[in-house]
Amino acid sequence: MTTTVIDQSVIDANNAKNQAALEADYCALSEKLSRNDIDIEAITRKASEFAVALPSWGLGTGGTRFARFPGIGEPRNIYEKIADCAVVNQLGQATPSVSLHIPWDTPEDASELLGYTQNLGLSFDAMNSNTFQDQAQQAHSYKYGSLANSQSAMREQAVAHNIEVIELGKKLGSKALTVWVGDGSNFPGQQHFANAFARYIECTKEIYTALPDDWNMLLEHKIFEPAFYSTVIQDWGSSYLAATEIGERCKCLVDLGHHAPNVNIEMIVSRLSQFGKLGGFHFNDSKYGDDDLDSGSINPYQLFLVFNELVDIANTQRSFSPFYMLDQSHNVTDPIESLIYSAAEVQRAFVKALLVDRTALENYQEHNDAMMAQASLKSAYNLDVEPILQMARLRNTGAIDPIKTYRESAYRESCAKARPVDANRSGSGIV
Ligand code: RM4
Ligand code: MN
Ligand code: MN
Repeated sequence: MTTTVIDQSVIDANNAKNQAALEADYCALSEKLSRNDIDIEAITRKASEFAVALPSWGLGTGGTRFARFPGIGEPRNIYEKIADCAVVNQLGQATPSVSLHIPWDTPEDASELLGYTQNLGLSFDAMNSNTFQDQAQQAHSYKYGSLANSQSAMREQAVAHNIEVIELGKKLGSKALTVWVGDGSNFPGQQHFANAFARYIECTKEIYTALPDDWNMLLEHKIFEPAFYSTVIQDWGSSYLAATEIGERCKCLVDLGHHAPNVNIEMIVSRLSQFGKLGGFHFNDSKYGDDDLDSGSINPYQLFLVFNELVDIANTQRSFSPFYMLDQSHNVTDPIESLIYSAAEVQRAFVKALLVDRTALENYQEHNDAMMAQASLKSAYNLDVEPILQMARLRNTGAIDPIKTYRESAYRESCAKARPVDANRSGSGIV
């Protein structure tokens, strides 16, 4: 029996107010889709099954690059973060798992944390290691890098940390390790490109040997920051080369905010999957760089085009199942609201991509009909699929209008009382 955090009666009461309108909208959409031979029920079923993992680091108020402005009732430990994740999932019904960041979320007792999490109906997704920051009591500094550091002591420490994260993940039922490193350089000449890349590959190979047979290792690239001249795993090319060297279960993770401006991300998705190396996603949105804004808040069409590729690949590669995770961090919104919103936007992009008429598109491509090819994508994108998302939530005991329901539940206000502000907490940015 799953324990719920929000009283179900609050959800039911809000749903009762919205249900008649939803049914009318759903019926109208069903009729519209059936004119194109699309069965709305099949789409709603797929929408219900859609899942994207929550980032444990997305529950607190994130920092800007310069400062942190804490919100009320923020989670103070991993248990409170998990409780907040349960709220996101209870209302939105699209986020049944949590991706942990270690050592930020290291539990004292893994089995106790697992029990607590499962009791709330959640599980653990990919584990994230952190060698981009120094931790208290750490023997060696990562100031000049971790897995690609020129000094072996730092590399060994970083490898050992990743292996510890795998060991913890095994106890929590995770099936993947995500490795993102900040290694790189700030000045031309500071680092030998090839040697640094070779050291990275050697170390990740060592980590890979500790990976259980049913796990994946996900390499996450990022073009810049914290290194501003060169980054060791700066793009999908380096990520692909490293993943190919390391082994079959080592794949590439695409964070939507980690690319050069104007890069065609949906094409990267296609390239990596064509060669079996697309392992997962960090969904978020951005205007400039690694902004970590809510998914779909800046460029929802790009998100749709990414899912257009994913749906296309899933139609041909039966075993294709990348890890889907959100990666965002906020300063001006309630993180619970933003995560509910982002998950729904990702789900929306998926649903719209399911509605693309692929036979027609293929035909337009075949006959070089650029106008109709792009119009066929646009016509799926322009459909308002909100009734499908709402119905999927309603049928899964979630909220038709999750953000309004969340506000009505006064969860944040109750957290403000239960989680008093720590007078010594830091006001600096997390970077
Ligand atoms: C990085 C990257 C990683 C995330 C950290 C917090 O920029 O996106 O995925 O773990 O931020
Ligand atoms: Mn990321
Ligand atoms: Mn990032």
